[in-house]
Amino acid sequence: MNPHLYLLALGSNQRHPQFGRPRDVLEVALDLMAPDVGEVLARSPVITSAPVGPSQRQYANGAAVVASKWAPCDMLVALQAVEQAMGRKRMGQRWRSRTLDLDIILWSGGIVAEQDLQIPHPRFRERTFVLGPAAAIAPDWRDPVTGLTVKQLHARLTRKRPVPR
Ligand code: A4P
Ligand code: MG
Repeated sequence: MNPHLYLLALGSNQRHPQFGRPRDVLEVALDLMAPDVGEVLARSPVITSAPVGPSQRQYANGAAVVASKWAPCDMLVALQAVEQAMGRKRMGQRWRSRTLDLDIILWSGGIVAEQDLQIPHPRFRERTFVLGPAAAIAPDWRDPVTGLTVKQLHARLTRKRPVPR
């Protein structure tokens, strides 16, 4: 039984010597989830996005819905094991190039405010590279902080604003 549901964001902007291009890295990572991390119920199409932050390379980004037996802190540990299995080195500056980044965006249990784990992910509402893929697989999932759905958050971000006068 997998009582908890998670909405995950996946990112990669570095080739893996064995698994290949960033978009292939995301697919392999999802293939690695069962059975230890959880069961992948949905995976979004993978998009290419311009880097936010200091890294120069384009990212492949995607989202997945995973059913898991793990509560959030254990889920983070399980996801970090997948990141490491995919060759991520946890050193140097934050936001550097990486073979795989797995973030928990939302989970079925609401808000988590631990020192090293915040759910909803603190920056997901400003990121089209998270909300675009997420809206493709979990449009009706509600952000417990704003009360808005993933689809509404995505629309809010991509809506054209009038040019200021
Ligand atoms: N942490 C806290 N909350 C969470 C959560 N909800 N999910 C802590 C996952 N981790 C969470 O993360 C640092 C620490 O965040 C973890 O140890 C965990 O305790 P990390 O993965 O080691 O480092 P990071 O990914 O470099 O930092 P962070 O803050 O996760 O960065 P972001 O926000 O993920 O940004 N541009 C494009 N186009 N596409 C991208 O995917 N990603 C980033 C990284 C920057 N620019 C990007 C992309
Ligand atoms: Mg991360």
